[in-house]
Amino acid sequence: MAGMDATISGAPVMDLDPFSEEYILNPYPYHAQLRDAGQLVFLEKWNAYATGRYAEVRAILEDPATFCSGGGVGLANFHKEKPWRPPSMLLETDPPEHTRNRAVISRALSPAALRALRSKFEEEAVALVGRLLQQDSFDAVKDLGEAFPLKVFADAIGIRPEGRQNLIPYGDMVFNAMGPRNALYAKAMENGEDVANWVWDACQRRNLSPDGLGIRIFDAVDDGILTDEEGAKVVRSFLSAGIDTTANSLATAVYCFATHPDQWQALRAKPDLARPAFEELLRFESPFQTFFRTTTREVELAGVTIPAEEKIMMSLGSANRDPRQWSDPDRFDITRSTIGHVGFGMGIHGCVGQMIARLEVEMILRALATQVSSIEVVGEPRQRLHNTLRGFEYLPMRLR
Ligand code: 4MI
Repeated sequence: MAGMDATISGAPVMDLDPFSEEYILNPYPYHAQLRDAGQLVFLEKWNAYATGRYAEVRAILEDPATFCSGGGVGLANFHKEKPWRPPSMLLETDPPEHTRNRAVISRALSPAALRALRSKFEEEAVALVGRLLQQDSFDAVKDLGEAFPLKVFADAIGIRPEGRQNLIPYGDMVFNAMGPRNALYAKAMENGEDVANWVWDACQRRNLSPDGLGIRIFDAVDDGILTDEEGAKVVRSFLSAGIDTTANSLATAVYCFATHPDQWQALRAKPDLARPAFEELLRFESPFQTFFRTTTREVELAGVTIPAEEKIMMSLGSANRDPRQWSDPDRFDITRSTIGHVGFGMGIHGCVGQMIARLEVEMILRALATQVSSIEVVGEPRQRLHNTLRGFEYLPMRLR
């Protein structure tokens, strides 16, 4: 590791590249290098600080005044570089704007609103698993991971059916854009303008169904809290965050159960493990791998003095397997305690849609546990090469 003895403001300098193909395909040995190099390191290739340690990730997530989101949560610093799209009103803002917007979206996602979705999600999950059981084999990425949220989540928000497929490339744009402007970014942006235009149009009040969650955001417009354009932008957050993340989680879930037969048997024996199993999946194969923050001032962290306006990468995937926090972290165990995992983030920006995500994955895992005896991988899976998300591009499977 060239340059490991040099330091930048006291942080070891590493030539590790979290956006290289080798790292993306198998991040785990690199996570160990990142954690073992120190509490905080400097990534020379990207001019950014980084941590893969659980304690430091938590410390950063829990101090949003020092480690802000308004500078963007990817590698780019929005205070210096123009963002690829108008920034999110939730993800890429700080208090007090963030607090106001988060209250609006939280209201739409009330426990009562979520309870109303449960039976619909259950019905669709049972039907989908039933259809997949009829097929000799299927692609768990398209036919399960993408198909389910494109149906139930988009229905729940109240998005019209025509053109929903655009939400898949849109997710690819949103999450690849959190990395560097590399080939993965360029590829994701190929049809970017058409896709982003479709999404923006789908977010407008006139295009939202009167009984979905999306239209509830416009209650805040009627109350004079948001403008019409801001309302559409908050709805855009649902569509940015809610499809691709869950899609990767679902495909990864079936892969993990196919490759860990003991865990699959445990789930079959006790379908109530569906919810804890999802938490363990989030810990074990965090679908959302990395987040950045920007320092608002000079700050000391882990003995390192970081100047203002610096980017810091938090490897959530690494924190979720930090042996300083977890015992036997590389073991997939759906009965372990996963309390404190950072797969949904933590603190004021912790995933606001996590209860919907849980509902979706729970319903699929329950349907599998009760209708299926065996899950097999029946061909060569292809992993997804992606700047931020961990998952598959193609995953041929068979259910019996
Ligand atoms: C980390 S998932 C995510 C959350 C929010 C947004 C996008 C992605 C957004 O656009 O607000």
